Amino acid sequence: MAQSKRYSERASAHTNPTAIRLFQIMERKQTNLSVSADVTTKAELLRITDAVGPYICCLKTHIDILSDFDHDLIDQLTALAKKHDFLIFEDRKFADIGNTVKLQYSSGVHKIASWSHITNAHIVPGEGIVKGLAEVGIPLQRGLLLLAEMSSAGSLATGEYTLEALRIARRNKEFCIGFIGQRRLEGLIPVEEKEDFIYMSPGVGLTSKGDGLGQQYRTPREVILDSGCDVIIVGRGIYGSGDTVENAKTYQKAGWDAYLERIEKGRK
Ligand code: S5P
Repeated sequence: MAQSKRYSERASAHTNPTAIRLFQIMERKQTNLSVSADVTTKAELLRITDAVGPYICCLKTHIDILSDFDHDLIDQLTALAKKHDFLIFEDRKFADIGNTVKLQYSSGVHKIASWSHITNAHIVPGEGIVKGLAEVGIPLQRGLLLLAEMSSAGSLATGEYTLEALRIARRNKEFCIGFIGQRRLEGLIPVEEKEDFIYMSPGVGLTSKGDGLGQQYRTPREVILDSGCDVIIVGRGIYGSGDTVENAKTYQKAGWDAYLERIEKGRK
């Protein structure tokens, strides 16, 4: 099972270039932390990114919440990704028919596919959404995550819906590198030993349990060790209060310690 293997081992066995790069960065920097910088100005986003850059494997953006978006921002984010060695994940949550998402991914103001290594999609429309995004993403060697579950209270992504995300990903392995979810799903449906999906999990906080708007938090240990996910996505737990850099270091250590414990447990 992928869960008991080191990220480096998984990098060597993978076929998607983005998944390989992500695993390599994680091992090289000893981090399974992705910071979600949900701020509304370019200056703030760049400041947070430069500060947390050394401690993350991936920066998660919501590019459409920026009031002063421009392409210089993309140039600067790309430069920071090179400087600090991390990937960029635009959390766009595509949710339309294949033809529409293809245009939303490649065109418009943000031209997401041109700079974002990873993006994600809901499976509400059915498999066509993946086919549409893949037409743009595969030639650019991008990776897609499917939303299999959500962290928020009352989420409708449960049961059969969640399993369908796994089935769709298995049929589109060249592009679907994994999931946004709360736990590993491979135990629920038999998959082949060589299939390896990356699980990125949001709703992570060490002190808070929720935000009053439905968000629910678990600790890095619960996410990585108990639920078998690979990457912790942390937003307000890092930039919300206190020292951003110290918070990032704390989450990096908590996530990495849980991963080492998981590998150790897998050996026994
Ligand atoms: O189920 C989900 C999926 C996502 S991608 N729950 C989430 O919270 N997210 C995103 O993770 C959400 O859009 C936000 O950008 C981030 C969580 O932020 P935090 O401040 O609550 O840590």
